Amino acid sequence: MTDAVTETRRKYYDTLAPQALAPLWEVLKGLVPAEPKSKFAPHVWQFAKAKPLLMEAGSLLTAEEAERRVLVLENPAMPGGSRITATMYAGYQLIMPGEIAPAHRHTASALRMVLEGNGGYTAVAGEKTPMSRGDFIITPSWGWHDHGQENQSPVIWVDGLDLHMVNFYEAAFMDHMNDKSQILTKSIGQSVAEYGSGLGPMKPHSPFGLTTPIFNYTYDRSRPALMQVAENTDPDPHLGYALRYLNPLTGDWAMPTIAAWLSHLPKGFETKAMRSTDGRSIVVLEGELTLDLDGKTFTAGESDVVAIPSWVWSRIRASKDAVFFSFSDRAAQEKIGIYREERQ
Ligand code: 1HN
Repeated sequence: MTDAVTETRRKYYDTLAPQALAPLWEVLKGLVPAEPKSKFAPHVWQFAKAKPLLMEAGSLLTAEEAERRVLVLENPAMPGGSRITATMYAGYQLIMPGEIAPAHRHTASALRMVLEGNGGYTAVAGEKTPMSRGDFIITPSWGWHDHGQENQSPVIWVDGLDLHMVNFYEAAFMDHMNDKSQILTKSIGQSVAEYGSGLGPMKPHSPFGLTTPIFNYTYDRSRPALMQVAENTDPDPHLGYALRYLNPLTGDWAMPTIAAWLSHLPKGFETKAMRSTDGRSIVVLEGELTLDLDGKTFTAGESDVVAIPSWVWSRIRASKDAVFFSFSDRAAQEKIGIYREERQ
């Protein structure tokens, strides 16, 4: 292009800007890339490094002061972004003995993967549920929730929220209760009895809209299910053994925006390479994983968290018999018809 042409165009562009107009041809390639290239980095957060810092926060401020005492898992490619992957927020949360994280509700949906339960609880929409290691607990969009610990040991879990999706749509609301704890109107385990026993109400409906009516998928039910499947079937070459958490009323993912599943790889098993458009986070519950993420090697042990951004090639090997929890924005991507994966 000659200088004269460049200059003519530049002058033309200058006339567009005051009218809030811009030439698409200058930005088209960046707006519509040939394939995803994540701005986020694959990364492992080691629980052994995070836990002492989390406990230090425990003596610096109360859960009530903090509202939620959490160390955010910040993707190192975007410090200050409060993101583990493009659309997801994640963090390690701590409740000390006797504390209450006060009741509130928000548009964003949240999940918890419990690391150290020890008698802590979460209350959701009038029902309390105890927290134990490996439990997958959901607080649905706009559901009241508070957390607490009546016993003598700290409670720690991993939070995952779809709040960046909600904020992208500029659709976020939040509300606080006057009381610290919500009034309980249901018995412990009532929602599992009503919806999670292969039975359901005569008129199927979820009190939580698009979200599953079961809000605690306890490890004492999910682990044996996964292990029994593993004993009697061949592993999927790309997934190993995996079961996903379902909404029993629809057969869809348990949450409308966040996909969640539980995997088992026997010691020595290595998955074949695959990549997918969802931003995925893994919480290791048992054993140890060696991950090859776009050619780089990472190791993740118990309670460590792994970020696998969109379209990163991954191969996962169990260096010890492993059980791990995954969550991603796949459920949302499927709903808008854009989810893709590729398997080698
Ligand atoms: C939240 O409500 C919790 O309820 C945890 O435990 C983390 C991060 C951002 C916004 C709301 C919780 C959160 C959060």
